[in-house]
Amino acid sequence: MSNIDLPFKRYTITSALPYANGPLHIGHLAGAYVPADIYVRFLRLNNRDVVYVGGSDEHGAAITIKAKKDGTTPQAIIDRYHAQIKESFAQFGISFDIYHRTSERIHHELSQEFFLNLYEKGEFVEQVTEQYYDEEYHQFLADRYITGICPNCKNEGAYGDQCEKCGTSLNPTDLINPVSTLSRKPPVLRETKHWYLPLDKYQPWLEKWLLEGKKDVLKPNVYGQCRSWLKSGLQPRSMTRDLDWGVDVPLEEAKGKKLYVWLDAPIGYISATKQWALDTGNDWEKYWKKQADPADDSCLIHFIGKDNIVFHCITFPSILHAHGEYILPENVPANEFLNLEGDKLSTSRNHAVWLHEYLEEFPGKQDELRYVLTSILPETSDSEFTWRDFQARVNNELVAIFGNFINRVLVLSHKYFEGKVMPAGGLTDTDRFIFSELERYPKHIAASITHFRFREALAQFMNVARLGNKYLADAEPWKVIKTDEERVKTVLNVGLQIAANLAVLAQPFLPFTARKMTEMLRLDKCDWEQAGNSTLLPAGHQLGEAQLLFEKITDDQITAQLAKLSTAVIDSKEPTVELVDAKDPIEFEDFVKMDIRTGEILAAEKVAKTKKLLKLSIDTGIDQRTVVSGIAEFFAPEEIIGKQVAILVNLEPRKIKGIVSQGMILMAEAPDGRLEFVSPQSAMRTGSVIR
Ligand code: B3M
Ligand code: ZN
Repeated sequence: MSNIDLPFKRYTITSALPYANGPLHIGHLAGAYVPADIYVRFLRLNNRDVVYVGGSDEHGAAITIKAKKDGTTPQAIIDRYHAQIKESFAQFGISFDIYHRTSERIHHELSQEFFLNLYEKGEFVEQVTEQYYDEEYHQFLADRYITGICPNCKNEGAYGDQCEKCGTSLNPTDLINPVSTLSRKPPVLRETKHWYLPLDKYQPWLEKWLLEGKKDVLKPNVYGQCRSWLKSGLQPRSMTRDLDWGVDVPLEEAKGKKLYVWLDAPIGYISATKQWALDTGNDWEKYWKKQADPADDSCLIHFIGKDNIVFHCITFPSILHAHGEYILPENVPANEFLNLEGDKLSTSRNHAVWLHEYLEEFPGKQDELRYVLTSILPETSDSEFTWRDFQARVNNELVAIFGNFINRVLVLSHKYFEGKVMPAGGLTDTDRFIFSELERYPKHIAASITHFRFREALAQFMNVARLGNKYLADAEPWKVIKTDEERVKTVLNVGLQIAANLAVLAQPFLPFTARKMTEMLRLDKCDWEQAGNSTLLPAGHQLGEAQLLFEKITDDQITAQLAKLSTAVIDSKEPTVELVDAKDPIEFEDFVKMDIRTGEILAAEKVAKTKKLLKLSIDTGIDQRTVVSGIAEFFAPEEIIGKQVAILVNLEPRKIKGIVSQGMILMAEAPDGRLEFVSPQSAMRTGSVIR
């Protein structure tokens, strides 16, 4: 344990609180949760006192805008997504000690306590200023209620509080050509009073604490962002908002105003810890407050994505510092962004791999996704998830190397020695080399983890599996058994020691697999301390049944995922295109002249020398007829056979490309030109009248 770089007695680990306004996707996992979970599991394996807290961020415009969009209440939105998010984290083994929510009373009270503490110290600058106001919606426009051009990078979709492209934190009045996201109109200015956190006043302190004190600690991407903000000079930032959803500002004269979501959200880490302590009989202050002897202070680490750096490195530490009783973050290992199939992950465009869908489509394969995401974590720059790469990593690494090795060593042990560990006899140089490697790797993996280099840690872990796989392939016990059983005993002993080490080392990365392995090997001591030991499984030890750890991902599974992504992107493009205007009114008598029925497509083929036309044979219930339809760009002939459609049967026959077309199929046309059949929600008898 002495060679492990964990100098603190106690650890307070947080992962960003996701907004409860939508489901989780792989970008969330890769940003702030998988890395934190690996770190936390590693700490626990090393018997450190650790609390790992998370929860849903249930305030701010992210929630109210979603509620408005869905025509429901903020409460309904947060209840729905909090439950779903919590479940997804549990399913993926993100091992929070508590997954809390900021709508809880304990959180509101603690946030108000923080505000009042700073207020009573006279920290806030009170200012009446002109703020943007939407006259149509009778609302002040802060944060995500207002967009415009970023003054820094000229990104057109910057929000009133932040440009997500360059990360700069903004005030609405900084935006160029601001527009209300409610009415889509330019806002007007109105006077209102707010309470500002004087970040400019804290600037010298921040420079010392952060730029000088954390130069060698922070990741370069984090340090660089902080330095550039401090260089451009910090401005006071309003900690209150004119909104009707959030934590009430605890001042009589601020009735109706709420705390800024980025004031209350990070306090959510503390209120979550408080709740956890209440539930488990712990003392929350040990994890958050400065101790009498600074050597007893907890080590606070925030795992986040890069768009949250400013709030965790500048705003929240300033609040903690101004309060005075709290510890400050030791490190903020922020990740960059994960892209998907060559494009940004996007909730609004539905360009994402949603965790709840993955769980349904790849049941029991949580570790596979954890593995692939860890292999490609955007630790130093943006990275990319592709389904082909997912398949390749699972099949070529987890199945072919790791799983194959574990399976072989267990199956052979059962086959030759009834599942018993045999003593290792005369060791060869290779055997000794293996043991020295087993001793060496855990230290390297530990060093990588403690330095937040999780990709590197996982790569080294896989090297141990490679070592095992190669050892067995070279030793060929299935051949040697015919001539030298003693040697096979040793080979399998060595192989099993590698497997046992892998079971210990896998725990931070692949918790479900590690659990299976410890069962298979009947390994009961799994602390990190055990890693490196080449007698983890003593001679005579009885092994459990061999079970397969991983199975191959098929081409069909990948094709299905890719198809799903491309339709999702088309679907989501619709709202951006203008809809056509309404036509002139018609008489009811004109409408009833149309004889529209349900029909069934019996056959379909392309019309020669055309791009757009399909020749369809349709059963209309009254007859069978031919219709020429301009849908060839959207449907392959074979995929529409058997489909129920709506057909206008009394349209004057027309000759198209030499074919007499008797009727017309009704299609819904999306603003981007894409077509879809119009048909009853459930199958109807062919020939049913539509009116
Ligand atoms: N709710 C997540 C985001 O910016 C935000 C994090 C809060 S952490 C205290 O997507
Ligand atoms: Zn920008």
